[in-house]
Amino acid sequence: MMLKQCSALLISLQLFLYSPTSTLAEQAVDKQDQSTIPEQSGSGATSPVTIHAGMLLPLQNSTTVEVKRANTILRQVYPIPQQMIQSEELIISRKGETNWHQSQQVAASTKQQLKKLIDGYNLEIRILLGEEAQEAYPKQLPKVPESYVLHVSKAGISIAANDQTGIFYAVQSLRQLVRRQAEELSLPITDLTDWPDVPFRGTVEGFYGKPWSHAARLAQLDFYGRNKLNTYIYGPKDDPYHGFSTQWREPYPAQKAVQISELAEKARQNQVNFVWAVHPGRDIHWTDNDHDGLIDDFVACLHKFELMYKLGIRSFAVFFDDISGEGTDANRQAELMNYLNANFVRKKPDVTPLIMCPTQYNRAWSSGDYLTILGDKLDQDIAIMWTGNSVCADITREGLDWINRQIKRKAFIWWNWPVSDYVRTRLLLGPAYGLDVNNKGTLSGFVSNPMDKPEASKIGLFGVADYCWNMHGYKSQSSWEAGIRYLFPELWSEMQLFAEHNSDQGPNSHGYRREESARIQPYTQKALAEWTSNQRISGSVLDTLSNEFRTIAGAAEILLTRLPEINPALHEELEYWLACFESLGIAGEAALQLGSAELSEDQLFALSNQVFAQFRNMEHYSFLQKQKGAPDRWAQGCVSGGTVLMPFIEQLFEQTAPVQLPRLTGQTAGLPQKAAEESYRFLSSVKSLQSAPVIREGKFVRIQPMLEVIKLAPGDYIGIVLPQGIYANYIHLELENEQACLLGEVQVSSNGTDWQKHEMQCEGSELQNRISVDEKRRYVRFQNKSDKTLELKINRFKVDIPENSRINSKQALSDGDLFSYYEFSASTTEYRMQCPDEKSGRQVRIVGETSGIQLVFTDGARAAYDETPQPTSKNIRSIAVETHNKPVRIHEIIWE
Ligand code: LOG
Repeated sequence: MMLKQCSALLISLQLFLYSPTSTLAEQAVDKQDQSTIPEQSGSGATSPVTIHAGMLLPLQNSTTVEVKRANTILRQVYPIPQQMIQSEELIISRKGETNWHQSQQVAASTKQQLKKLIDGYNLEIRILLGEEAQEAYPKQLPKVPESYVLHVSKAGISIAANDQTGIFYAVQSLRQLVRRQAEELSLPITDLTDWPDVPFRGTVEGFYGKPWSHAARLAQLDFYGRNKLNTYIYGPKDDPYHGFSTQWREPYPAQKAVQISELAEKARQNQVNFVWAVHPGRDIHWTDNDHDGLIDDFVACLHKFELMYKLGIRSFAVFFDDISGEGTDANRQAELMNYLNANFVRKKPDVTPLIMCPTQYNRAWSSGDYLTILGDKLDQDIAIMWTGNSVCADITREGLDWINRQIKRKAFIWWNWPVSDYVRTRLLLGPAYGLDVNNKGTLSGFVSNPMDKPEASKIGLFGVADYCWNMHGYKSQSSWEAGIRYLFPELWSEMQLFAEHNSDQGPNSHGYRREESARIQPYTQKALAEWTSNQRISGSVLDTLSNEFRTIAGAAEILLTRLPEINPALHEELEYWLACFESLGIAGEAALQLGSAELSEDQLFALSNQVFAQFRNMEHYSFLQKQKGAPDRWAQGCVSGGTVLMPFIEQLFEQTAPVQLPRLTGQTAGLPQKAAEESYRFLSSVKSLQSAPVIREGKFVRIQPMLEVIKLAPGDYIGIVLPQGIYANYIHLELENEQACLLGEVQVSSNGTDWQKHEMQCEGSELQNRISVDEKRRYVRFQNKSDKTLELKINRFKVDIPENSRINSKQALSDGDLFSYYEFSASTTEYRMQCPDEKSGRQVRIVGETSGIQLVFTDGARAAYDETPQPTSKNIRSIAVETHNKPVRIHEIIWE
């Protein structure tokens, strides 16, 4: 009854204070309507926010405060608060004394931040902590950790919280309310009551590949503090002292140890729990060799924790993901965890509860009684991590209910987004979505596994912070837009465009996909459909798309020019993707023109060369990105707009060129379609693996590296299919299972039905051998021949093919197929091509790269192709290609 009355009062206040168009106002009304009450354990009954006149502080000097009545207020606070009301804007114009009233000692770093915001202005500020806070705001302040009340009135600012983190979070909200212009401080009259929906929120640096740098981690921790994320779990797969190797028992080298202490301190200042994780399971033995009654590796683990404690770590985790063999035993894992809990965690009052990542960490991989053993045996105060219904998946309420039943506790979510270690050519910069808003109360924590690009990952993490704080207030799209504005205030529109076209993983072994280019996709589809049906694209579609591609090229140029100064770390992460994005914009415009109006022959040449040149640039940037990633063994190139825009340009070009370009080659029939390069395929009897991509790079065809352990039941196989007419001449596998050679065999086939064993040279987990192209083998596979399920990782699955297969032969230069090409290697000093009809010509056209190409006249004189108007007055005898130490790619040479 009481609650209802409060709500009614607030709604009427709301209508009076806000413009009805404001989204935040709407959200606030929603909240009040529901009389939202925090649900976490221990929360007492709380009412919605009310303005208590009794709480106002006496005005120190009324002449310093000017009040402006605003129609729409709303200075947004992110993460979106649970309850917020704002009214007039206060302008505090005269500098003076700030009067501080505080009940207890506020953390020095928090106080410092607060001082930076408001000190020197003529303001009353009151900070209430713990019991005093509850006494002052008995109805408003929820009795849950990290909650706070922030109250801004003409009388001053009041902050009340149960704990230091609550005070810190109030300051982060205040930071977003305050505007400082010259000598003025302005902020809206605000009543804010806030608490998190998820108790532990943040990230797990848990990906494969180059770990984040020290500087990047420091910057992340500041970002987490500002966005009310309270957890950072340290677990990069490629830090051998974290584990996933034999070195997990060893202490960190001195310099690394100092850095870890610095990170722990930085985390404390930002109210972040720095959780250090060990990953012992790849090399763990459940044996007691020294006969002291304890498993030796239990003691080794405890010892490592003690070392980390000395470095300032107060939160710990143990990971068992992506392992096979001895370490996967659920009973032993539970014993180790409970041992650490009893002998370390519970003995140290300042250490927080343990977290574990199990071996079966997602539903698709769960089998037998592994999870229920953990659920039954693991101490109740140990959290269990979970990635959802598969490795990379949306986090649904149904999925959470399922796992919580198995493990008899609330799962601690490890969300594999925006991690990109399984799709390294892509960027995952889109909104954070696929998160059920009804998950509140069913999960103990939520951490996101980010990209190896810490700055770029902040786009996704901003959304994660927003979701975890207030699920019902979360709107993925508007949160994403707000995040981009917050992160890149000077370049937000360019970054938003870039992010919107770089968000999908592309086809991948986990089958997890994100939207990309959704705004423009209806137009690309329309353009292709129109072209197919009447070989022209209508004006409005053409305009929209041309405009998009022009804007893309412009935005990329701005980002490439300005980021080095404004955000050098981000530039370092993204430069080659941005360079590709610029080329994509230019290629897109040219491809559209090629498909549009009546074009002269010169225009046709210019446009098709432009498209090819940009494709070539993108390949080059991708090569540079791969080089930059080395020596990381996982390094790969880069793709921009890989899901919608790039395929659109390719398809449009492939469809328009056969209509437009025969005029160039003199052929009347349509040109052959682009060679079937895409038909390098993955082959497997295991359903969940069937979408894994296969990549051709020159003479190598390989399965895109898979990071996790795969399971092959007896008779199951994995392999590669080559396109028609392309045959294997070498097979090379590295399977990370010493027994691989004994338990399985490599087989080849010409038709995919009749298989023959191919003898391999075996060395441990490495299998390799030649195979003659004369055998015409298009199919290669590895099959489990044993009667047990084989667990292995595919570190390499590669088939070699002759280097010039299909694309790279000199016939390509005059085969009438503009997509086929020949690449003159960088070491070519000069290559001469005669005019074919023995005599000579007046004109030659080149599709491809033309710099470095010379015309050789019948009298022996030469002229640069690019600088000589054609037809020429003299007869051309031949052309000469000089590569000047840079490869030159030519698609077609046409004599007239
Ligand atoms: C790994 C993780 C990796 C992620 C995405 C977990 C628990 N472990 O398949 O290190 O970054 O998937 O590739 C994982 O997710 N294995």
